[in-house]
Amino acid sequence: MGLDMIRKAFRNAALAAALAAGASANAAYDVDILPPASPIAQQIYDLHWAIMWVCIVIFFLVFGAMFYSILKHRKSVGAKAAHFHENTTVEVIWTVIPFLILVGMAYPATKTVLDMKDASNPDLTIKVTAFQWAWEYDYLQDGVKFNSLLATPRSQIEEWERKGEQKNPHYLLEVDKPMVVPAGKKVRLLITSNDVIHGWYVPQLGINQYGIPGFVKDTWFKADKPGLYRGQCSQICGKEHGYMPIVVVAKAPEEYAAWVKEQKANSPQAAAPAQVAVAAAAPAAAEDPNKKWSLDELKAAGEKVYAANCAACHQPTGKGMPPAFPALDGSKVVNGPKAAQLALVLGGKQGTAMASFARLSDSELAGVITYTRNSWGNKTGEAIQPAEVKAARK
Ligand code: HEC
Ligand SMILES: [Cu+2]
Repeated sequence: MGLDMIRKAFRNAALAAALAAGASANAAYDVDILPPASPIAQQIYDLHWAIMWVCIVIFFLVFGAMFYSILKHRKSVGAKAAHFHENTTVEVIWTVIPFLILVGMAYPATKTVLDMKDASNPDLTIKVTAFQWAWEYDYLQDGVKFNSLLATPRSQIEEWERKGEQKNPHYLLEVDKPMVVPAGKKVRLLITSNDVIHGWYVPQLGINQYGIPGFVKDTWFKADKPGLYRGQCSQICGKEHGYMPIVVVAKAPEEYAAWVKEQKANSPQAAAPAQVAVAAAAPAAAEDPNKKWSLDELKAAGEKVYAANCAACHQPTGKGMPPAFPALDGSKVVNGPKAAQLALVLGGKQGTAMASFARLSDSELAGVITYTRNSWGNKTGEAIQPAEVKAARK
């Protein structure tokens, strides 16, 4: 046993490491998080690396200083400890520098968090309802609604045929019907749950959002380019928690439109509220904005707008789903002054799922407000004209 043996062992270890490194380079092996595919995911990715570098630099500075001091000032070379108490300069330095570092990290992190929460002005909205154990996707504008379920066959999961059988590469991350979205468009998700807490998690899109029963959380993403992004439920939600994957397919906008058409053709019973709403709004667009509409005209147009934009939350019966979504039937706001109701629907209510509906046209808003004021048990007998809506917009 001697130095020679140790040297040999070291050389063999180094050789093995070099071989392993070579092999992994051939396999294009990277140690990194998944490549980002949305602006938020990009921000998260950049933050990840920026903060990692801060940590690496601090690591080497701190450990460098420590090992330097330990070696340089060890007793065996005759170091003598200095005896001093309290050094204001040193204390100020070691408070101010970490403070600046923390602020420097908190600033971009806060900015990203604020951007993540800004689900305003989406191009389309999809309501996501989690179930034990499936995801339901409800396209509020396009009138498409379906469940998305794990597609990996049970026989493969439980290896019924052969023990240790070869799994397919997307084992447990494949679904029967993916969420399809247009690439490059802002998609807002309204996420809730029907039973326990689930989590809608798609790392490449930068989303990890709880679905909580009785609450609706909103979040958003914009897929940079067409592609397929996988994720899964991120909250332990029961025994089948591992079996609720998520697949998002981003398509070019024309392909998305074709997909919507196809979905509707395949499910005739699915309502087509967007088409109806557009049809209702189309003549209005051509109309004189100062035209006085009759209450019945407004109500008829409003009924369609309501079905397309409000019924998902407030329900076709106007009874809502308290406590998450208040009833409009009998609501004080709906039966109160028109101006306050108009302001609420135009501006939305910050911090709740009640978003701004300013994107609807004047006649659509006039219609839907007149409809809610004169439907179910609400009998105000009052109409609100498109011109009033126009005046209320700032
Ligand atoms: C994504 C779910 C959602 C949609 C869609 C939605 N709302 Fe709401 N709405 C809410 C929630 C949640 C509240 C309660 C806000 C609060 O906490 O005060 C609310 C409150 C209201 C209220 C006040 C009710 C009251 O008594 O306080 C009115 C009026 C209203 N919404 C009208 C509409 C109209 C009109 C539409 C369609 C153009 C619509 N909402 C679409 C979720 C929704
Ligand atoms: Cu779940």
